[in-house]
Amino acid sequence: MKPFYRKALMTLTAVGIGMGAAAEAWSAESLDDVMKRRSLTQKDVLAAAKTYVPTGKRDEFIAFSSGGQSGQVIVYGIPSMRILKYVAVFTPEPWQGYGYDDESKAVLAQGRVDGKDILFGDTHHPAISETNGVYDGQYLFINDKNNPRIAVVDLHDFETKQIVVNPIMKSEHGGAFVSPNTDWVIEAAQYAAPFRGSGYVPLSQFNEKYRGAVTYWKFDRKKGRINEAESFSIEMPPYSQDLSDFGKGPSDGWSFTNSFCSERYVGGIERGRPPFEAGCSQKDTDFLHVVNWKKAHELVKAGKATKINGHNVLTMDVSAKEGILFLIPEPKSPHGVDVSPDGKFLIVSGKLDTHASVYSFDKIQKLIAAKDFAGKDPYGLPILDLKKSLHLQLSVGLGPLHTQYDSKPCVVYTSIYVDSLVTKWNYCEGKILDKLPVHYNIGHLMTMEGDSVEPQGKYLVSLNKLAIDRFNPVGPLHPQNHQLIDISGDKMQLLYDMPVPLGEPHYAVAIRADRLKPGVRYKSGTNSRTNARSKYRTRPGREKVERKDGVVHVYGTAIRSHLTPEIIEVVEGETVSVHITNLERAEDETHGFAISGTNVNLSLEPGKTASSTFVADKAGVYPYYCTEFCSALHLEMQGYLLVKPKGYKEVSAKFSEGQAYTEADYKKQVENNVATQGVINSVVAFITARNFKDFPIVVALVEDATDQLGFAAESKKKSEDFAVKKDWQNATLWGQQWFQYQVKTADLGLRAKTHLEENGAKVVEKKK
Ligand code: K7E
Ligand code: CUA
Repeated sequence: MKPFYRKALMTLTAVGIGMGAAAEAWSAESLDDVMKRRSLTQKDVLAAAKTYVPTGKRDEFIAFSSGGQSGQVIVYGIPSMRILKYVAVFTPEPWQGYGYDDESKAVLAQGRVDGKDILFGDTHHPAISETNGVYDGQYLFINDKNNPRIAVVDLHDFETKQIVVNPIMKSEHGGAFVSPNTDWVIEAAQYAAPFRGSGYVPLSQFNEKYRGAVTYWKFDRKKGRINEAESFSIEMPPYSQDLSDFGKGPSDGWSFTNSFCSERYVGGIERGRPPFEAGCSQKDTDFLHVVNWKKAHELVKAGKATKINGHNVLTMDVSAKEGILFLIPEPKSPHGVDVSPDGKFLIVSGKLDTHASVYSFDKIQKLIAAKDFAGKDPYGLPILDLKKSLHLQLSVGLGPLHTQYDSKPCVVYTSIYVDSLVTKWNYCEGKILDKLPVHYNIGHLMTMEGDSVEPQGKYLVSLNKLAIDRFNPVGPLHPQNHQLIDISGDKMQLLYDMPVPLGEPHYAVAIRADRLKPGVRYKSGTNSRTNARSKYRTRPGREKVERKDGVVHVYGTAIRSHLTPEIIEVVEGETVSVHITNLERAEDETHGFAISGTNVNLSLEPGKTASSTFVADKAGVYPYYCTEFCSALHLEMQGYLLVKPKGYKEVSAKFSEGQAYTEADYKKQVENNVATQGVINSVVAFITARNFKDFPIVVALVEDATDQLGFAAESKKKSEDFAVKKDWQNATLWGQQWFQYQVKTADLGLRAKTHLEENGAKVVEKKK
């Protein structure tokens, strides 16, 4: 017996003997001792107690943060601030196989811009799907500012399923935000440009030919995909549209989009002209765009749209004539626009103005109904009077950006960029309630479910632009700093600094963890990117190699602890398509598959089928293996891709082994296996004597153990068949394989037993 197994079995039999002696040792030092030793104040310890999530316990909220220039989404728990996952969205991410397997390459290919692969994204604003304005935890949307795209992530498995490219814009910023039932996802342009496909248009024609736009993507809830054909856009003046939000409650059917640089300045510092930053901030106000999108949708259905690149666009002429688009001045260079949970107000802040402006939706509606307009813009769009639209304005600090809502009525938090503050204030009465310094230069901020109709209060995260001196130095490129703030009391309390070692996270959203219901395995043979059964699904025992239409298809499987096939033979120059199905049903039993000298790299979660297609262009020997330490014999999860030169003649087909087993070896192996079975039986007896069916984790473990035991039986049969033929070599090898499945069974049984012991399982009376 190899020492490892002897040890495993010893552990196995020793389980149940207490760990009492070690258990008390941790408390040798008192809390006071530790505080003294680490120079912690009462306040520090209180903050720690508010964020600490003990081992094995879970967080109350789950945050989804944009990963900025990394093109991903970061998932972390609140209050612990423990990072749980990076979701690959616009950027290849090898450890997830994203951009390496054929299935995810097809998703990235949807994001091609004008036929070009774009393997980078600048993610800004994630949005969680809502039902009646409440987060439902089913989907996540995120935008790419650089190449105007929106991605759909399915929160059933946290994988990116779809990328859509905006058919008319060149960049965007006002996405993604969802309507109260997530039947629409909004995306607003950023830098005005001639619509896609217009080719070269000189900047001298900026006012006439450059345009902004707002796109309303139709989301098909049943399919979980954006329906591009039913989506539409509204042409906008070249005002640099910015953030957007959907109305809700009384304002449902309307949407709001900020803009900056409504001066329509085009730059030209190298020609001696003042720079953008001067030219774009000449006026005291820019324009808030107020859109009746439900009416716009009706107009599209009535055929009032113009087709641009096959996409329905309502031109500004139509919008002006039909009364679906209105402008309201907003203080200089605004950034955020955030609709209140009751849908009655929207709060806008100007970066170059100290005020937050609270607009009243009711007042806006009355002005529109009375056609009480203050004037028209150069494109014939009606302008409403600022003062008449306002509920109130309040000076909240220098450089206010974004606002988030508390669970307490009328209470909001605004990020103050220049002053590096969070200002807590009352927007109904216009009163400052508290100010808290943050480190440093806060951009967005986020309260729990703060942009839904049911904000949860409790915590706020400050997404800071600069970390400067907050962490151990790691060179000139610093991590980002997310700061956790307790907002449950009257005064805000800073709890924790979390470094984010990735791109700049612009916005984040957080959902109550109990609203998320992700799966732990796929139905066997699933293409996770389409959620359908893969046509390459392979069942155990059906592994094969098939040449079809000039491609060598390898239908393989992975399960602890072998890859099948273990030898793949092809001829130099052949195109090879490897399809591996992970046969596991057990939670967290992911296998990987990588071939030396290639970019073949698959991540195979339980039940998944993934493929990789490549050209075997050079004769040689290429080992492949499983890249996840999945089991004791993980290193033995290996194989060889043999690429033979064209016209190669076989020398010998015989394999040579180093060990020759005898009958005595076989008998010893069987004896060992029988003893092991005895141990397994005792564990099984322990489990089945208890109410294990009340523990879903144990039920899953037992299911997996039963599978492994089934494999053990198959190997036992093979071993015995060889023994009958007196082939002691193969009989002993299969005997070892039988033992390996027993070890896996025992390992699972033990985990189940421990879980039952730790969670107070009861002995059940056997029915007689
Ligand atoms: Cu950085 Cu919303 Cu893109 Cu503000 S955004 S800070
Ligand atoms: Cu499978 Cu390592």
